[in-house]
Amino acid sequence: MNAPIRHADAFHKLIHENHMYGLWEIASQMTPQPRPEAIPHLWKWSLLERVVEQSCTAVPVGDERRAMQLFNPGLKDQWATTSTLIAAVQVLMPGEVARSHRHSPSAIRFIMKGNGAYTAVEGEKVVMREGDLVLTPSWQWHDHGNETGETVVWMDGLDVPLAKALDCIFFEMYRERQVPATKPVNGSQAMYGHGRLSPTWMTQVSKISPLLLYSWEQTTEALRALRDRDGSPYEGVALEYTHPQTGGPVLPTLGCRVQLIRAGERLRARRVTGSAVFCVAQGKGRTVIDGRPYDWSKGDILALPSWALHEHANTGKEDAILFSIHDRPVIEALGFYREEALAENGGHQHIS
Ligand code: GTQ
Ligand code: FE2
Repeated sequence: MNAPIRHADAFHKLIHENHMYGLWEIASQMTPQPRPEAIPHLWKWSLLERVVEQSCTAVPVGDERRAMQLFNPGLKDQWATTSTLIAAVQVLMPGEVARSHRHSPSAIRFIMKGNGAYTAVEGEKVVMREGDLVLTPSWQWHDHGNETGETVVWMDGLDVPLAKALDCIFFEMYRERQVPATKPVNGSQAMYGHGRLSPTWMTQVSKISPLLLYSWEQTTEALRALRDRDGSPYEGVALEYTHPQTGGPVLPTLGCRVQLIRAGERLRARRVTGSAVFCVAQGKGRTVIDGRPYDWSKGDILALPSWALHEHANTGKEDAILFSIHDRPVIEALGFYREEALAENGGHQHIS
């Protein structure tokens, strides 16, 4: 009678000791739907502002940048804001230079405060103004400098956790502080910043956008032009920043979006595969995620894990604008994209 059970125990001992598990032991990990360890989290600007201010006197810009990395509370001690993305708040004071380096993770900057500092990418100064999006693609040398009289603050977005999961992280410091400036200032914008008009003699096309600067001026102009369209019932007037030659995402692993949620607008709830990090560029609103409200205003940063049910609403008097980074380019390339709208209750969640 006992023999088969004893036999089974001995069998499990044998496989566990030798780094094996039966599928019947771990089948619960094949979940009916995603169960991210990352949780939704909101970093308020009131907090970030204090952190930014104290960082100026507490830490210098040494070899590393003065960039406070936003760690997801659900991903204990991991360098990750969501499972694939890291966001950070970086501060550069007048006269400072952050040493040139390059890494395989791709990065973007969304300028939160201050004008006139620059990121130099492969010897091209890209001048930053509030609301601009600046790219520093994979393995391109970059340093940051601030020759203005005001402190600048921006949100960094990188695909570090994804690169780490794939064991593809490489990093290198440049031998000097800065790569010599060999190219015209904002040269990529001069060449590629003309919307659907692409120079025909620039025949090399890469998965990385050759346009390194997406100006706030052009972004708000586009949003203004589309303000009276229906937009998406889930995202409002949402625009993807695109590669000027292919129309694809700005980077192979990381996409950027901006969305206008009009005064009085209440969007519907939906879940999508893939994660995102939002940065509030303008206005006030509330995002309900899995039944919990997150009230945001300018400068707040919000992490949205994969498959979390979420809906945005404008709760202020002016139009609200959200900037976001997302991993949809990866999700789509791998055939993992899914979305599901909330059907009940007019597409709105009950707040728990
Ligand atoms: O400014 O190049 O937040 O390399 C993390 C890694 C910023 C940067 C971060 C980086 C940078
Ligand atoms: Fe970097």
